[in-house]
Amino acid sequence: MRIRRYVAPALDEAVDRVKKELGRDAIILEVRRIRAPGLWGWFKRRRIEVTAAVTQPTISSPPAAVIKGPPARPVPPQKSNFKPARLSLTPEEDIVPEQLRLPYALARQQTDLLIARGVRPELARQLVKQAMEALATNELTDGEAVRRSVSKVIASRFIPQNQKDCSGRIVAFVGPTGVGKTTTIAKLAAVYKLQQGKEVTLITTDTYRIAAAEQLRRYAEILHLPLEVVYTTTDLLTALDRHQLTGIVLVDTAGRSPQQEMYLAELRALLARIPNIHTILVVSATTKAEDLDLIYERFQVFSPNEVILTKVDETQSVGTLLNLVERMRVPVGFVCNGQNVPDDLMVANPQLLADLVLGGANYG
Ligand SMILES: Nc1nc2c(ncn2[C@@H]2O[C@H](COP(=O)(O)OP(=O)(O)O)[C@@H](O)[C@H]2O)c(=O)[nH]1
Ligand SMILES: [Mg+2]
Repeated sequence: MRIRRYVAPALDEAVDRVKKELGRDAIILEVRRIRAPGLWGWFKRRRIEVTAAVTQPTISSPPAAVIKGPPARPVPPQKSNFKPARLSLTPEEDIVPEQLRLPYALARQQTDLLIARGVRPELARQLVKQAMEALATNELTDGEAVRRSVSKVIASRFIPQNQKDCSGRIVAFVGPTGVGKTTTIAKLAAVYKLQQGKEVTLITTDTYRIAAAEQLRRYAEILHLPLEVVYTTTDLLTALDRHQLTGIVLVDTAGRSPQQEMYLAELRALLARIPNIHTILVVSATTKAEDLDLIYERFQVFSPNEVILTKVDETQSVGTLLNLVERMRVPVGFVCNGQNVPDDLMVANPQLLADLVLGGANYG
């Protein structure tokens, strides 16, 4: 029996070399991960060591030189059905050194949690890796320290919203149907008017449905705010001329489905006529990750300056927001957690958003 050791960066590579050098009858005796120096090095540059054996032929073939006859035709490569005995490695197996099992389990637990909450798997792994790398060696086995570190890394991915004062601004709310644009406008209008004493004007371009304008009109009446219903670009520009300099103008739009590109192009052309417009993309936390990707692609033409997340009270998977923000790179200004106007509105900050992603937010 011949026994050989092969060291390679990956198991496949090591096994390929075993096959090449010892043939397909080789037996894998042992597979080990070899540790690089330092505790964390194990995660960074691991090496796989495979010990393999092959039984030597009992009847030795004659030496090549004595074989007579026509030159041998090249032997076509044989399809290998080589299956090493212990390919299915899991870190819980005894190959993992004792002191690394807990850090590994904690890292995996956090990754699974993020994925379950809607974060893209690749992003989840990246965040947890960053969080683990930020810890001191003695903290790697401390579940609470690991959780705090993950939370901190997630918070760092959100851009803080520094500009809270909307005075003198025209703010347009875009986004798919039913996400809560009109409701959020009513909440913000109430806060600006009742709590901050600002002058607020409401404008709606949502003339596709009678009920849509009526919904905003009701809020305008309750809050004693002027409401302009505009049908054309000229209407909109005239309305803005009247109100722009006197306070905050909140512009509601029709939330056609993101599939309707014609409509979006129209709306974009309309909003593009307004200089310095602040555009907010309103998205619902209940949106599936794939649909959120589609919404991003369709609404990116508006170059939104900000995101508002609604309906966090209706879902556990707020992690999808992180996927969106990683692509958009704009702050999340507010979070809505219910239908009540104006109570169910929170000013967002990176830590609150991280808590929402991780499921630890306390918003009553
Ligand atoms: N649970 C929950 N419902 C909300 C929230 N925001 C809005 N809604 C509800 O979602 C529905 C659609 O809201 P609306 O403002 O008309 O959406 P729009 O089509 O985007 O203008 C309404 O029933 C709202 O009360 C929220 O944060 N949480
Ligand atoms: Mg609406």
